Amino acid sequence: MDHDSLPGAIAQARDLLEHATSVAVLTGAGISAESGIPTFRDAMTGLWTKFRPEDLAMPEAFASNPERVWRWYAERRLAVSRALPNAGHHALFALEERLRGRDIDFTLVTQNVDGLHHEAGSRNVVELHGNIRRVKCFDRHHAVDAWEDGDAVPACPRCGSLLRPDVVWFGEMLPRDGLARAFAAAHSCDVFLCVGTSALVDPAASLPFIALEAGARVIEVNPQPSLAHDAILRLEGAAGELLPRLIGGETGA
Ligand code: BV8
Repeated sequence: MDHDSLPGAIAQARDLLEHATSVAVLTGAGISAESGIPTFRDAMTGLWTKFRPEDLAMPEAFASNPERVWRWYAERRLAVSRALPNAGHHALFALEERLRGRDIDFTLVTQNVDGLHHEAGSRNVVELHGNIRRVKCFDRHHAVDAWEDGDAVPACPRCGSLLRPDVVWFGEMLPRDGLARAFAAAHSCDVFLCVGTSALVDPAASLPFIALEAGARVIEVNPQPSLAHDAILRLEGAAGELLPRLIGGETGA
């Protein structure tokens, strides 16, 4: 079979998933691109073009200008609230249901903070970088479910400290339990599906290579593949187009 061609690669990837005994998936911003959410590296549109995401998604940025950071997240939260899961999200839910029916382990690890995997029905989801729809206070991490959205950054009703999005900023530790589940899935899976990530952010970017070293087959779905290793099966294309073909059992070029 000509594995260099996309149909050949899809057929090979489908076969790997068909015979898998444990599957782990890592998604990045690319899987939400077809839901209208700009990827992380493309997010800086409009008035944000003079910033890099790394310059705003960090505690120091919030400490020095909380209003600016709060406003960036308020705009992103509004965009996320209007977005719907796309065919890529739905395909991963279908895969999880199919494997669940065969009592095969499935773990979906996402770097995304948009909550669209939950919206699509996925159940065993690890949100490594938190969720932009949730808000907590800066000092004590008190969860807050209602606040005044205005120019001033709201304060925590319990301790008075400023509110912030419940996401993991650069330089912050990832949720211990989620990270442990992600590493365990990468170590124990025999098929690792990596979708829509530039693999630039650690420790998430290490997961496909942990799986590879543990003997898993790694499949990457990305219009611009980012995982540099010869053993990785690359499906060059958009998640919303390729995942249904990979998981839905559709044939064709
Ligand atoms: C940590 C939440 C321990 C916020 C995010 C120096 C000091 C401190 C830390 C570090 C340091 N040097 C390195 C580090 C570690 C740092 C890091 O990795 N930095 C990078 C920039 C070098 N990591 C951390 O700080 C992490 N914490 O390590 O704690 C520690 C603590 C202190 C000191 C040292 C270590 C915390 C990282 C979490 C950061 N928070 N998000 C928010 O969203 O605002 S990360 C952010 O990037 C998003 O979550 C995003 O998902 C993630 C990764 O980006 P991608 O998802 O890959 O998105 P990207 O736009 O890059 O790429 C999109 C891809 O999709 C592309 O490949 C494209 O081709 C593809 N695509 C496009 N369209 C489609 C598609 N694919 C498929 N279909 C399509 N249609």
